[in-house]
Amino acid sequence: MPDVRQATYDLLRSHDLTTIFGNPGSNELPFLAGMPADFRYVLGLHEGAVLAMADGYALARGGSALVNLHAAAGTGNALGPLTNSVYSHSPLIITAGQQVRSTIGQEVMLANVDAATLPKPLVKWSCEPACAQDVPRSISHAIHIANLPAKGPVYVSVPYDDWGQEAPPEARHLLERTTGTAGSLSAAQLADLAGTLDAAESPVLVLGPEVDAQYANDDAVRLADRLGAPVWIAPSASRCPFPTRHRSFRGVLPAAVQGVTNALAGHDLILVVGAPVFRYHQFVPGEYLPAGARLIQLTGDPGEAARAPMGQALVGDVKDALSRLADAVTAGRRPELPSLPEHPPAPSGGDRLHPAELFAVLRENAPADAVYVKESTATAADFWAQMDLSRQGSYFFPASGGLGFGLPAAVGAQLAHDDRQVIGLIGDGSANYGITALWTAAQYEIPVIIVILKNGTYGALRWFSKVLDAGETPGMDVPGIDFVQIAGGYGVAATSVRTREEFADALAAALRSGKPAVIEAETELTEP
Ligand code: TPP
Repeated sequence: MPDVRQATYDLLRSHDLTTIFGNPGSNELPFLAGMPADFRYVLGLHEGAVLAMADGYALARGGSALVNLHAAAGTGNALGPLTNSVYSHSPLIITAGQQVRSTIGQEVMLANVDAATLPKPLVKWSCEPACAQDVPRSISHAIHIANLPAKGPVYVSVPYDDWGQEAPPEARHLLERTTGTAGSLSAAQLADLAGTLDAAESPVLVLGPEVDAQYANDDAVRLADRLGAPVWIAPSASRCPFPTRHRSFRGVLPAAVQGVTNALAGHDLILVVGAPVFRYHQFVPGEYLPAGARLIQLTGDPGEAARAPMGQALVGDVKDALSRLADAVTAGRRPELPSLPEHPPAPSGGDRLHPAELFAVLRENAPADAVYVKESTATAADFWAQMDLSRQGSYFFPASGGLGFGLPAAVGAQLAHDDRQVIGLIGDGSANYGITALWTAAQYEIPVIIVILKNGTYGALRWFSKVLDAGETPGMDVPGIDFVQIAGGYGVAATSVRTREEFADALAAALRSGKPAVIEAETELTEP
């Protein structure tokens, strides 16, 4: 009869969860001691980096990732980055080691008191199995619920004396279980929606991260083409659901009530697909909708549908909806939109690179299918104006706005991608929250390229202090950080650049090297 540990490893293997992102402690050792040879353990030096690496891996591979944390302290360190996994709908299976069952109540060292409550309300589901025999079923439960819509992270705490106990014979059934969803638009709903789109004078599409997560970008293009409609990315974009050089592409909507309304003025029908309505950031009160406009939202997340302050919502599979809608609407009712103008010229920085120049160099020199993980917050406008993103899964940004995602997520995404170069675009403020992931990149020879945009300040906060009329506040600048030395200390080759030519050379060298690389780029301060 297999023990609980073996039954669990068999279960994890059956779900293709054979990579464990972790940082171990005493409570986890009995589980890890039995790790089979076909599993790999990816060590991160801080649990924030561990979680964000796993998130990047999950996002890039379009599936789950397994995380193993140390009791309450390790869980606590991971909670910041976990906020991003919630809003990126990452089905992370987070396990944490617990003290011996019979001693938890005494609050012995490293007991995770009330473990299942600790990661709430961030996780979608959380438990500590009632007994050792229920550990495999609980982990199966976690995997299935994480992957059912709306996807999200889950947490299971396991007392370490459970692993050696005998597993119940029924655990074998878990290996064959599958769960799925059958929810899609009914024929009547489809006809109604297609009719509404056909009848609209001036429809507009607003696409969100779920479109890219479902690999439905091509379906969105087909719908936009047939409608002859412009396309915006929903505010606070964490993924890129539409090719940025397509004639319909209009950019990312601003993350403010009145800003969205101004951008969408003149449209009578706003179809939002795969996004919350809306994820605003700066509070600029105003009208929620342009005059005369009707909003319809398609989402796979009942929570997103329910909490929207306006519009009608339909909950179901967005890829299926986009694909069937593209077939159902009448093509050619509106004139073809004109092609987009050329990229704006990138202003030349003085003795520092302008971020627009840096992005132009990437557009011209990086592989066309490169994956960008971005956590440089003051450079959004230049990024979207300069880049040419045309493939699925080309862009990831922290979905909750919590810094500490970008650098480790880039490492995790590269681990998932043998086939695509991953490039992290990380601010000099942001880099510090997950910097230890450089060590993992070096040790596991993960050939990610990390570009650190060093403007010496928390740029986005400088801009926000103007929005809030907050004047000069403390804690805004981050001078005196030498990322070349830091990267070298973690074993990653690094170089510092100030000009367009130097950056192009450093990028070419990093691409050629096939090794992890850091490029510290001295950049000008810009506004998002
Ligand atoms: N702490 C966390 C965990 N998340 C946050 N979003 C913040 C603090 C607040 N914050 C938002 S943007 C920002 C900070 C500190 C500045 C980031 O600076 P940097 O990475 O240098 O990028 P820049 O804005 O200069 O492009």
